[in-house]
Amino acid sequence: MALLSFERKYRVRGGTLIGGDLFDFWVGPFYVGFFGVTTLFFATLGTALIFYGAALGDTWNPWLISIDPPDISYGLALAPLKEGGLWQIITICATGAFVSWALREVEICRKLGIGYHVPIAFGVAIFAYVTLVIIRPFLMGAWGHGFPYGIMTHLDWVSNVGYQYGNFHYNPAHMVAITFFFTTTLALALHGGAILSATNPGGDEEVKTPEHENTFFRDFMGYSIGTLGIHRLGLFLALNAGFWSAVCIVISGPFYEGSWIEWWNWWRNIPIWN
Ligand code: 07D
Ligand code: 07D
Ligand code: U10
Repeated sequence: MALLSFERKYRVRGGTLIGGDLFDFWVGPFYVGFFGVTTLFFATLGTALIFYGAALGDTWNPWLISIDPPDISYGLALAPLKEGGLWQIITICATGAFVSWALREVEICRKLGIGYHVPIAFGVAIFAYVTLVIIRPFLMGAWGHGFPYGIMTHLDWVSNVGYQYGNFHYNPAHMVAITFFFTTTLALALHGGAILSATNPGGDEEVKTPEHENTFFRDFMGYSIGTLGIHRLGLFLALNAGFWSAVCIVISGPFYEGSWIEWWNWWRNIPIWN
């Protein structure tokens, strides 16, 4: 079925989580829904506040604009607008927009009668962001531990926090997260390559079947995970990359304050090789 005729068939009312029929319509290619409206509200307000914060600052250079969190001395209190209060409201807007976006995905899944895999996956990214700007600062007792909203300044934050704990490369959960990120790209490269090689072989070759894909991997490394399996594995790898990222940052500060380099001393002291 062509895309447009399929859309006509599925573009019917129902499946909304909230608001009934109220926002159950499309604008051009976009489904709106209650959560489309809340996304637009939070995103517009948050973006306007970023522009307001930029106007208060001393540069319009996009790389240098920065909306900074409050000073640590404000603890978990609300700060004045110009001293981090903007960052606090923008954080609420960003979280509101991301969660609305995920719920809008859920409504679209319900309309189509498909699983919730995509919104769950986005939920893991939201979880990593919320860990950085809400959960960890809350556990450490000050919103000032969140990262600043600026292209270069957020890199400064990552670098500073990375060396504040010795060297983040030695953080064991950071190692697990990085390994999942690397494995995700390896899996996508193998999968993208396998599909293209079979379905778009070039020249006058006929399009091949999943049996060809299976056989390639069996001949090559003795095992094929299968056509459904590779997608399950891809989702598993990618979600773990985000999840272990959240773990690696939330343990740094709230649960371990020292240097990650020294944390490994227990390993050197194991009797077998000590
Ligand atoms: C390709 C999908 C499209 C999304 C894009 C990003 C904005 C920001 C706002 C100036 C893969 C749109 C950008 C809306 C403009 C203002 C106020 C997704 C794709 C194109 N980072 N980070 C980038 C964000 C964190 C880190 C680039 C966001 C953590 C490092 C972009 C968040 C840590 C590097 C960006 C966030 C961290 C970057 C490219 C939120 C650990 C780079 C992103 C909300 C995760 C790279 C100059 C990209 C770079 C980069 C956005 C959080 C580390 C500006 C929105 C605090 C080390 N980050 N980041 O392609 O070039 O993502 O930086 O959590 O080297 Mg970052
Ligand atoms: C947080 C993004 C969420 C985004 C959302 C959506 C919009 C809309 C609109 C485009 C999590 C935003 C959408 C705004 C845009 C339109 C239309 C994703 C998030 C919800 N590190 N490190 C990580 C590596 C070092 C340090 C994670 C590698 C150094 C710190 C990952 C290396 C030191 C932190 C990772 C390396 C250091 C991290 C990031 C190599 C610095 C974190 C991925 C090869 C000196 C962060 C939760 C992530 C983290 C993190 C990788 C090196 C410090 C595993 C490969 C040694 C302080 N590092 N790192 O989390 O865990 O994505 O955050 O050297 O806080 Mg690291
Ligand atoms: C995959 C796949 C697969 C495919 C695929 C894909 C994964 C099986 C079959 C998909 C993959 C690709 C296409 C590859 C490229 C993708 C990436 C690299 C990922 C990154 C993507 C991007 C960078 C693009 C991001 C772009 C986005 C998100 C679009 C931006 C959209 C908007 C800003 C509009 C959002 C819409 C909303 C919020 C709802 C609808 C609203 C409107 C249309 C506006 C009108 C609003 C109203 C009428 C409501 C009124 C609003 C009110 C009252 C609020 C007002 C508030 C105020 C404050 C004023 O596996 O194979 O192929 O293709």
